[in-house]
Amino acid sequence: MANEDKVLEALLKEERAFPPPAYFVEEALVKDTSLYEEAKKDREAFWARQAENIDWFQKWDKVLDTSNAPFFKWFVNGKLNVSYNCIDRHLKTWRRTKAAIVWEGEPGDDRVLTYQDLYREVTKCANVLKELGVRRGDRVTIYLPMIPELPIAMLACARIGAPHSVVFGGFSSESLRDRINDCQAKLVITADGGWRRGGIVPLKKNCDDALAECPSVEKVLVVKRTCQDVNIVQGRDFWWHEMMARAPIGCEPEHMDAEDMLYILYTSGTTGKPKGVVHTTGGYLVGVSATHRMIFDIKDDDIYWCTADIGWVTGHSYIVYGPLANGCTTVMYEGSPDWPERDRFWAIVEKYRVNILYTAPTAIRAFMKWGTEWPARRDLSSLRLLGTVGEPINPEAWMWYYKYIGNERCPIVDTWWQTETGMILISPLPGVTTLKPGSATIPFPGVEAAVVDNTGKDVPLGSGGYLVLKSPWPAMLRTIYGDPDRYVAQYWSRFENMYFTGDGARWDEDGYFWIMGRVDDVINVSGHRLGTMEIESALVDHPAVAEAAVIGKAHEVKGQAVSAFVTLKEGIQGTPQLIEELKAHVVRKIGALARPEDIFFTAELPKTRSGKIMRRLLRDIAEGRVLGDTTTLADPAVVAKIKEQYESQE
Ligand code: 6R9
Repeated sequence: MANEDKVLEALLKEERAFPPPAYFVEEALVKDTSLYEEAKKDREAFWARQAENIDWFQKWDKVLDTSNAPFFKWFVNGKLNVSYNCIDRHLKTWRRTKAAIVWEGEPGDDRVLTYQDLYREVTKCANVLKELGVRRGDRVTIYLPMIPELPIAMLACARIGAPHSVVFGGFSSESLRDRINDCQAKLVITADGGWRRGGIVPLKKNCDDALAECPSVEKVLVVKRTCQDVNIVQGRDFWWHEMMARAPIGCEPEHMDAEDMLYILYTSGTTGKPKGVVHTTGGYLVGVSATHRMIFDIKDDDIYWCTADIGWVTGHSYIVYGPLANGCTTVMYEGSPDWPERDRFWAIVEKYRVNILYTAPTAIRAFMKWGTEWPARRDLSSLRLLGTVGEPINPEAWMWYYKYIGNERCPIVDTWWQTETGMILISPLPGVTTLKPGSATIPFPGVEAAVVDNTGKDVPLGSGGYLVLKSPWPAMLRTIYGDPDRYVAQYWSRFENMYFTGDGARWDEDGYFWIMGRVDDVINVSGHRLGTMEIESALVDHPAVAEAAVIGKAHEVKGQAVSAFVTLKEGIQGTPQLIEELKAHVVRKIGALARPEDIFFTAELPKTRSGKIMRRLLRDIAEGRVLGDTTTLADPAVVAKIKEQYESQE
């Protein structure tokens, strides 16, 4: 039995079950299964009811338009503004003075913005954007650290109807350049730098390098954060604080159509080129606010903290848009969990009395490795609910989180979703669902997920296959920016009338979903999605490299680590220095998140007769498994030789 299957066997034998604790049910927003039944009876009516929680300038005519599937439309002809929903409507209530964003910088500085403060900052920023020539429909690229100016800039874009494209601060200048060019951004918002483990991430410098090859960009708005000297190009670059000081407060929100684009977010796929996932206004806001409220059981006195970076979809939906639409207090932290010490997260929970904590399995595994003394030092008694996202959580990590962070008192919501889905689709409701460690449990009301075989037929309960979605949901992506054909090919062609997630899954006898990870050429390193082809192209770009194959190799903390098999050009020696040089090259091309953990030089790569590299076999080698089926190989001897060399080097 292959290793993965053994792990799976163990998972499916996982018999521990945790019904919602009585104290939690008593206070829970959702206490029974009636929502599931309501949604099953009439899915569209269920979503329409959720949409009532949003303020519309004009109500929709039709909940769902399927006439041009898979280009679905939600809340047809509805008019609204996301920034209005996240800010203005709360000003009419006592929430005007409630903390909207509680922010902590890595060096220990902090800032609290009430909803009134957020209104002031966002409307001023919207006026700055207009002054810099941004109009409704123009794209704005945002390349900022985790500072309050990041959500302020996003909301300002939403206010004037300019779609934003947030690029994670860990991406290199080349990655930034490609993302700017793909969406033809007119303005870039960046900072001098961001803090990371006491060092400065040189964002402005990266931005300058990128802009040498970005003809669409007219102006750059620069936030001062780290205060080192940076290059300022006269006429192109403008300081945020100078522009904001002059800008008036107050800016009418644009009346946007429900289907107008809210943002583009780039994510890795199966090709070398990241794709721009397009999210729109109405359905997205309905989806993220409903899931945020019910899955995290949001009450008005909660202090909610999602530890993701806003550069990823989790931050978009569950730090910014979902929580603010719900009038919640959302915590933001700029830096690393081990700075200055390994108890930083727990210090933040203690300091702000965080009630709800949403983090990633990779972080939990790192905490496990660091030991229980770090959380034990701090008062975590404010916590009442925990969440995870980004990758499958192994039952040991789940149990550790449950015991040492939640003190066996807090339910854990394991939430499955994707950049493309925009909102959580499979997750427990903490006052209703019995939890099983390692399972994301069941689809959210109004979501139709299934596990199917090769032909698209449901597999029987108790077995595995491909995870699909059988009907549209409001926050779904609408297309790939500039490439509708790729949208259809990537998601709607593998199975008829179903959205293909790219994940493998099983459902157990109770109908619980157990997500097994990607079945395509996407790997998941510390919860970050990377395309193997992207990293291969970066390696092949180096003059010494002839060919490269990249796989995700099982890793204790990261889930998967990047492992590369490289063949060098004739006459070039594979030295340890070259390994370091190639790693640095990948970091330069993509960013530190893609740095290979190990690079192995080989004379040849295993290929099929049609010339396709068989990464599956390389993964068997790297993870020390018996080789899978090798009959389709052009030359089976190649793989045997690589295996022998690899094992002698380990
Ligand atoms: C939100 C986000 C999506 C991929 C997805 C799957 C994996 C996410 C998961 C999970 C098991 C969970 N994934 N959540 N796997 N259990 N709770 O992470 O989006 O970066 O696009 O990644 O992450 O493989 O397909 P994204």
